[in-house]
This record gives sequence, structure tokens and C-alpha cells, in this order.
Amino acid sequence: MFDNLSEKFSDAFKTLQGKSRLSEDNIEEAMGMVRKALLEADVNFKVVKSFTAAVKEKALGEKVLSGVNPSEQFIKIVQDELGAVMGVESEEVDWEKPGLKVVLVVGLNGQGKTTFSGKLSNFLRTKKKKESLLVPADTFRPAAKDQLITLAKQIDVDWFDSDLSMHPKDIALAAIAEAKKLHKDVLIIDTAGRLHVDEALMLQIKEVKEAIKGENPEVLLVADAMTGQEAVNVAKSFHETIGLTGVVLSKMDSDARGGAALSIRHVTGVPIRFISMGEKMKDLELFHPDRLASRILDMGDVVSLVEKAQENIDEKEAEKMMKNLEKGKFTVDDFMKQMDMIGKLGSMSGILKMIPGMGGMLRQVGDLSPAEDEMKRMRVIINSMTKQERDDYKLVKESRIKRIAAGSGNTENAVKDFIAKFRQMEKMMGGMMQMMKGGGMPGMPGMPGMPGGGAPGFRQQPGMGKKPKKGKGKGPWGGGFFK
Ligand SMILES: Nc1nc2c(ncn2[C@@H]2O[C@H](COP(=O)(O)OP(=O)(O)O)[C@@H](O)[C@H]2O)c(=O)[nH]1
Ligand SMILES: [Mg+2]
Repeated sequence: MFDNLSEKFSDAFKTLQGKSRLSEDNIEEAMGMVRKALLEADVNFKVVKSFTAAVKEKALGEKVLSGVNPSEQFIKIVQDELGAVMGVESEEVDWEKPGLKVVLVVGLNGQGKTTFSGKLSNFLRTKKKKESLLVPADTFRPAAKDQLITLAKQIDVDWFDSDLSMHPKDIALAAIAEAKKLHKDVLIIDTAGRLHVDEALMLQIKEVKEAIKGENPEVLLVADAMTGQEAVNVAKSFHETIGLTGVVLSKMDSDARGGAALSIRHVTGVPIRFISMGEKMKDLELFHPDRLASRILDMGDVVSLVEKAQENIDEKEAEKMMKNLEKGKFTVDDFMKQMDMIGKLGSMSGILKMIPGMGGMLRQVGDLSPAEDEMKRMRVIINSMTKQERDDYKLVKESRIKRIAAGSGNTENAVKDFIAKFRQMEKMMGGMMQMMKGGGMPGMPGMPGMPGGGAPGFRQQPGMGKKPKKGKGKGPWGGGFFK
């Protein structure tokens, strides 16, 4: 996400290294680079102007703090302003209000409305303990009804069997009555889109909104983050004609440049409520401007990472593994479970980027998919091993190697290679456990709410514990922890 922007910012900050204080002269180069980076990321020029003005004013007005170098001070100002331009923290939809909450999902074709409707329903159940009714109201493209019903079945949520020959406003009214009868908490109406903003579409949605205004609906526009300023213009049109209460930025997992995220709030005044990060039903996150700012600046997002870990990692499994490790035992099964845990958190590069400084390192390494392919290969080999062998890999000798190779569709050398790698890993694990016993393993310091032993599989990943200490020595760029 926003890789190019992150890299350009990082270059800009480098120009301030070794300066003893921030002055008009020496921030000029950095400011110019920041401005260019934002424009290249397709950020609205008005936003760029007011952003750079605010950063400059703060940078020059800032007192020299002892112990903090000017480049760090500058980064902090940029981070705060990035957050401020994207919104304020407490802009979540109020889901707790008594009575039925009606959500109208609007936007152009292919932006992710139907997908988001499903994701929202899933989010409401898992995070807010709210039950929703999904309403297909795309009378323009009848296949959208099947698409929504497929999603509803997948997450086991009720849907409304809309009669697509009716006007969407009548579908909405009928669905509201049904949702009230079923005592649902939320009603999610998935509407039709068009290729471009057009009058017929606007009129239809206006009529729907008018018909349900007694319910005080939440009107959420789903906009593809990859489309940059186009998304901003669409948001403007929708807001002016229909009135939006929020924006959902979709496809943030793709190589969006940042223009939409950084401009929409500032240009339209409409808050961003969610970011959508993939095609799966769980790929939806609440929008936190400060966390996104921190990700853009490659400072990681440890809070979101920990939240993800807490949601996805099975504590009992983790504890069992910890016990094994304490006994100095690390089995192939343990390894498989660790891979599973990591897999549940998302793609490898996605997770790594949440760790401060890792984004920069990733950009240097380039593509992580060979590592992911390797993990897949290992998984196939492990699947062909017997329970006994997984418990004690040393049993895997000649004839067993042949069998595993044949069973997993790999060469014998690939199996031997895996066993050799596993031996290495076992050694590393042993070494780490020794360090932990001696109190020398930093783990993930400051992980709020992690239970006693934490989630060891997650903690043990080499490198994950090496988090640069904040406010001490050099920051992620200042001489570079990872560079
Ligand atoms: N990568 C990615 N794809 C998405 C995301 N949201 C939706 N999509 C995909 O975008 C396409 C259009 O989505 P859909 O929900 O049908 O859009 P709609 O026409 O606005 O209802 C589908 O192929 C979705 O799987 C997202 O956050 N990330
Ligand atoms: Mg749709």
C-alpha cells in the first residue's frame, strides 16, 4: 500500500539527516520532495498546498527538543499532519443506537459495493455482535442479486429475497419492514452502479434515500482507492446530489498510490469509515487516520498487527507450542502451526509492513513471493509426512525420503533440503529459547493485552522481535535499523 509514497517520503527525510536544527533553508529541499511525492501520488493539489503549509509552519515553529534530532522531529510533524488531513480519530459509525440501523451502499460499477455489503455484515457480527439483513437492490444488473446471496450464504447471514421488478425504493421499504419483523439490528442495502456518474443513477438513489429518510440512513459510498482523483470527484458528485455520511475505500490492497485516501476527507468533508483490503469477507478494517499515516511513513502499525494476532491466533494452540518449546522441543507440526498462524494474519508482505521499518527493507528485497512459494512447497512435503515423522523428523531417512518425495510430487533432493532447513530451524529455536530463559529475548515489547505467554508462534518469527526502540538512538531512517 502506497509503497511509492513511502519511499519518496523516506528520501525526503534523509535530506535532514545531520542537521542540527530545522530552518527555512534546510527544510526547503525536504518540503519540495514531500510536495512532489504527494502530487505524484495523485493527491489533490489543494490538499497538497494546505498540507505543506501546515508542515512548514509547524516545523519552523517547533522548539528544539533535546534528545530528538531534527529529522525525527520533522517526521513526527509530517505524520501528525498526514493523520489530520485524512480525518479525526472518532469517526466510527454509531452502531449502538437502539432500533434498526439502515445502511445504503452506493457507488459506481465495479468499485466493490456488493463485496463491501457482505464484508460489513460479517464485520458487524464478528466485531459488534450485530445481526444484519442483506438486501440486493441492484435492479440494473440482476446478477448482482446472486452475487450478494452467494456472499450471504458464505458468511451465513440472512438476505432479503428482493423482487427485482420493483423500484429499488420499494424494495428498500419492504426490506425495512422485514428486518423489523425479524428484529435485525442492521439493514444493508446494496444498490446499482453505473460506469460513470449519470443522472438516471443519481435520481434512483435519491428516490431510495428520500423514501427511507425516516430511518435516518447511513449512506456509504464505496470508492476504488486505485482510481485516485477520479474517486474524489465521484465522492464529490454523490455528496452534492445525495448526501453521504461516509466513504469506504476499497482495493487498498492493490497498488493504490494514496491520492484518494489523502484527499477525499479534505475535499468533500465526508469521513472515511472503512478500508477494504482484499476480496475475502474478513478483509475489512475500520479506518484509523493515524495508523494509516504511520504505515505510509513506514513506521509500521503495531497496534493493528496485535489486534489481528489476537483475533486470529488460537491461544490454546499457542500455549501448547510454548510448552513444547520450553521443553526444548520443536517439531514439524509446531512449524506447520506457525506457518498457519502467520497465514491467518494475511500475506507475508502485508504483515511485515506493519512492523516499523520493515517497509523500507521490503522495498529493497523486492518480491516476497519466492518465500511464499517456498512455504507452500514445504507445506506439501509436510502433508506427506506421517504423524510419527512430524513428531521426530530424524526418522526421515532414505526410504522415507523416497516415499515423501513421491507422495508430495517433489524430488528427493527437495525433501532432503527441507529436512536440512528444518534442522537449522530447530537449532535457531533452541538458541532462542535459551535467550528467553536468560531474559534476553525482546519478543514484541509493549504488546498490549497479549496474554502471559503471548502467542509464541508469532513471537518467535526471526526478526520480528527486533523492533527499533522509539525515541532512542536513530529512527528507522536515521542511519537505518534495517538498512
Ligand atoms: N483486491 C480487491 N478486490 C476487491 C475489493 N473489493 C472488491 N473487489 C473486487 O472487485 C470486483 C468488483 O466488486 P463488486 O463488489 O462486485 O463491485 P460492485 O459492482 O460495486 O458491486 C470484484 O471482483 C471483487 O472481488 C478489495 O478490497 N480488494
Ligand atoms: Mg454490485
